[in-house]
Amino acid sequence: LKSSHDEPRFFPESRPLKSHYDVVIIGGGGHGMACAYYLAKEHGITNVAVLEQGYIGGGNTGRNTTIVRSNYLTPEGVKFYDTSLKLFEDLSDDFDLNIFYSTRGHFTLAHTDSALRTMRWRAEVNKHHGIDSEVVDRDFIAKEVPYMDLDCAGHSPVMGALYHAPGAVARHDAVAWGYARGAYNRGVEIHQRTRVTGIRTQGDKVTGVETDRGFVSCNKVVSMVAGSTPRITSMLGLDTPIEIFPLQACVSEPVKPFMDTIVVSGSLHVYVSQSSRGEMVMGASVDPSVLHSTRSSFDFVEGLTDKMIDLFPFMSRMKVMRQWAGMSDITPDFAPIMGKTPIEGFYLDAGWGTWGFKATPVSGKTMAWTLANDRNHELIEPFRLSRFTDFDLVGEKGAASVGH
Ligand code: PYC
Repeated sequence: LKSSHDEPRFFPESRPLKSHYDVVIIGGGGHGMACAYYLAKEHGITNVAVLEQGYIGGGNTGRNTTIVRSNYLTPEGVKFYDTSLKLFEDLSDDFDLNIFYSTRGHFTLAHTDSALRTMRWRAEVNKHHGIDSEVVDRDFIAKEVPYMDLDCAGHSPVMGALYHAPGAVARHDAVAWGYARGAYNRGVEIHQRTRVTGIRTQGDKVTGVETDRGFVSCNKVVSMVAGSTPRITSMLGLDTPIEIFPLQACVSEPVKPFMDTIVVSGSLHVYVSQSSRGEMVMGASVDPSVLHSTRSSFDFVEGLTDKMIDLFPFMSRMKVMRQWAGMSDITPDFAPIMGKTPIEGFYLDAGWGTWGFKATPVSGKTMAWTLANDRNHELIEPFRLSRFTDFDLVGEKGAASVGH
């Protein structure tokens, strides 16, 4: 391995595609890059091409609000996301690149009795699995988030919250580029601006992928493309229950650091944290209808700021600086779809809806293991595609940050 001083600052010009790879990864976001990294690092599999239609981390990896937490509702979810959180904590050292991982403490506010009941349910499941997570009262919240109006302008006073001390944020592009650099330095090829246009099969087995730069044969293909999942699975006639909804977010102008916690309101459907640059990073639930688009709207900012100002009245004087949207691949049970599929050699890492960034390390690691062993890793077995036909769902809606 080279030392970090020898690393190229940018990847070299794209080279021609080889005629054959052991593994083709479709999608050069965080998940695809993490999978390439762990394939090379932990399994010695380096004859790998990552094919990305745009640029590294330019899809949902670069469009989310970077929250990392493991206070889920189901034991399967808690174990999976907590493995991810622990991997995140060591990533800067692992990469020799600062990913600005910042542990903040994560509040999910409850404004109603029923919300408080769900928070208690989550806290009990979390504690049972060793996760630092508890229901806290108004006094605790007032002490930790003193600039918030707990009466919420009189509309829907905060009654309590689920507090998850390990909740964190990180720099999303550093995560994607850290994995990309680590994979590249171990021999993985990364082809940006390379669009997959078809997947070839013989019988029920994958034989290669068609791209806008020609055909490459391969033994295994894994789709890690978030909002583009239906476009890829339709190439194989593979049905999934995924539907695509836009998820919008925005940032304010930068201000002095004042907010060192993450605040989510599942009832008002908003979340906010302050980035290391001082911007308030804010989001809401997904848009109300299915749409394959990354267009952002004024409606979103209007609805979001209305709620945000109830909680943080001083924000009425802050300017919104940028807004954007991503495409969320939502499943009926709000859990991902991971692992082997009925098509031999074709693997899925999808259904990341609005919760994919926090899963980047564990998805990469468990998908790499699954590809290397041709068997679902035990942490992802509950998320297999066949759960929808086996009626064995992993209901995570109550933990999906805001109501979607
Ligand atoms: O799952 O923590 C989360 C989240 C934050 C914003 C959207 N989803």
